[in-house]
Amino acid sequence: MKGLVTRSTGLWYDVKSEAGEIISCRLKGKFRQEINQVTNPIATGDRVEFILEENKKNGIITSIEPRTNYIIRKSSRKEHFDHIIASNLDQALLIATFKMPRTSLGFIDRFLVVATSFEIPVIIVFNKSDLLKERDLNKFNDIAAYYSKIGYPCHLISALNNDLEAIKQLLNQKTTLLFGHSGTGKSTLLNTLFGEEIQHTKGLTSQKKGSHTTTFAQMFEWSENSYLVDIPGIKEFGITHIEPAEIGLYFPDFKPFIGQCKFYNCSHKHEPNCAIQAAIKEGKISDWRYKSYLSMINE
Ligand SMILES: Nc1nc2c(ncn2[C@@H]2O[C@H](COP(=O)(O)OP(=O)(O)OP(=O)(O)O)[C@@H](O)[C@H]2O)c(=O)[nH]1
Ligand SMILES: [Mg+2]
Ligand SMILES: [Zn+2]
Repeated sequence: MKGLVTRSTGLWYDVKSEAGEIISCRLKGKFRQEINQVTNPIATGDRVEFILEENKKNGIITSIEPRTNYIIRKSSRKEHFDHIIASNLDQALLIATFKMPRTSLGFIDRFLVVATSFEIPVIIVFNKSDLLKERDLNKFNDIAAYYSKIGYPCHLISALNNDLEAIKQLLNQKTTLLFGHSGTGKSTLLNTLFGEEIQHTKGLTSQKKGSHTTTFAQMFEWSENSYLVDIPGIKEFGITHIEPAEIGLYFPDFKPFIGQCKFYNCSHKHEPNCAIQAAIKEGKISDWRYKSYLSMINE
């Protein structure tokens, strides 16, 4: 049988069969992996083949279809291992907040690089608009103008408000990842979109604490063929599988200047006649984006 992995808890996977049934499946024995050294050989979003066990209730996953893409990070639990956050995505909503908690631009830029490397479109959704002061609004306008110009549309919302037409418009016929720090409101947004409490969210009193509320990546069918993937909040997003020399290629704002440096292998750090550094001086590339770039290649 064929199915879609809608949830992975480590040992057990929820697999939605073609008949629409959810079957709890396991892996058995040695399982051939597409990527080495991952903590999870099967990820939410994977398309798999499985056989039913004798009890007809559970299944055993026998193979996985090649993924069209995936979001991968360094494992936070196991050194030298990576973790696949989700696979086969059409787009990602990066849920960011100015406060409670603060999402840094560096964190946003890291995610943009990884998603862009797999050609996964990203829409940046700034949540908790109700907490913003005028100063924050001005900051949002500046940041949103810059990101929109380089291909990442931005929205400002409150996930507690039902007024989410602009977001709903984006979801049709797509598999959408909800990505962001813990506490930014991914599950709250999911609940508001569905109009019911399908995921636990953090109680209002414990907003500042760093603990995860959502513990497994899980896929929800919002409407026919439209899925949302809710994940546990990401604290640090360690980039893996991208060489430092490639990072600049995934900065759309660097693109017009790439190939114009004096040295073909310019790292844009300290070389003379660097077109990227010149573009920063002229204000064509923002300082913060360059800072994010340096942090990634230095790591
Ligand atoms: N003020 C305000 N609070 C919000 C908004 N959206 C969500 N919250 C609150 O933020 C807290 C965290 O929300 P969650 O939806 O649990 O956050 P999450 O991103 O799913 O967190 P993890 O599952 O830990 O990754 C909850 O107390 C929500 O009520 C908003 O628009 N404004
Ligand atoms: Mg959550
Ligand atoms: Zn350069």
